[in-house]
Amino acid sequence: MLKLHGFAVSNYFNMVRMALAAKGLEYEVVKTFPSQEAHWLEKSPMGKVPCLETAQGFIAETQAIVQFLEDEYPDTPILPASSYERARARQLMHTIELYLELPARRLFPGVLFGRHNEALTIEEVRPVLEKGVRALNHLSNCGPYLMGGTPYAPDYMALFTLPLVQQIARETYGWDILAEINDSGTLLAALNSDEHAQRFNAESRAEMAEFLAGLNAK
Ligand SMILES: N[C@@H](CCC(=O)N[C@@H](CS)C(=O)NCC(=O)O)C(=O)O
Repeated sequence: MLKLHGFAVSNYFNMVRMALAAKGLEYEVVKTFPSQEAHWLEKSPMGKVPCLETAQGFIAETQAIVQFLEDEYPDTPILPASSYERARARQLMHTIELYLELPARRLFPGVLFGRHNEALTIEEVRPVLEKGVRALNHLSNCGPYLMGGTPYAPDYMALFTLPLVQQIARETYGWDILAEINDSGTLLAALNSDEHAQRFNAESRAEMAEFLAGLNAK
């Protein structure tokens, strides 16, 4: 059986769980925190989670995992059918990860972990987020999902990333970034109506205190 290593607070872990749920796949969760210890780097060479354990070996990086699931279990697709639309789906995922999630992540320490964000970091991140919003608006077609009437993998990324980016932008800049993302309310409402999304969000909230306590203990 597939095993998914990660923890419930991780937005990337939850994206993969949505993909597994959409495909109706059974899997076991192995609760794992990121680590630079040798035994974990053997499995996930950057030390990150999620990491999928398959019969053939381990796969890290969410987008690689999504592609593996799509190739290996093509029934109930999580990417669109045509090559062009599949490429657009990947473009959407890269846009959300590289130009919204990762810049926002630079501000996690000050906003989420009770530490301090440097003024230069705060100054550098905003223009990247602004370009990310512009790119996402260019690519998306919320009807109600990013690519129309069917949810695909980029939606799972948006589901767990946009609220996080919203919190970072609001607390750092007093900026309601979701107000500038076309139809984001419709998109998130449609995605959150899914029972799996509700469960994974509830589990994330329930484990947040334990996660933060672990961080502060370091
Ligand atoms: N690009 C990676 C990002 C995954 C990621 O950043 N995971 C976080 C947890 S949400 C992590 O492992 N952080 C630890 C680290 O960055 O060393 C992916 O797509 O899976």
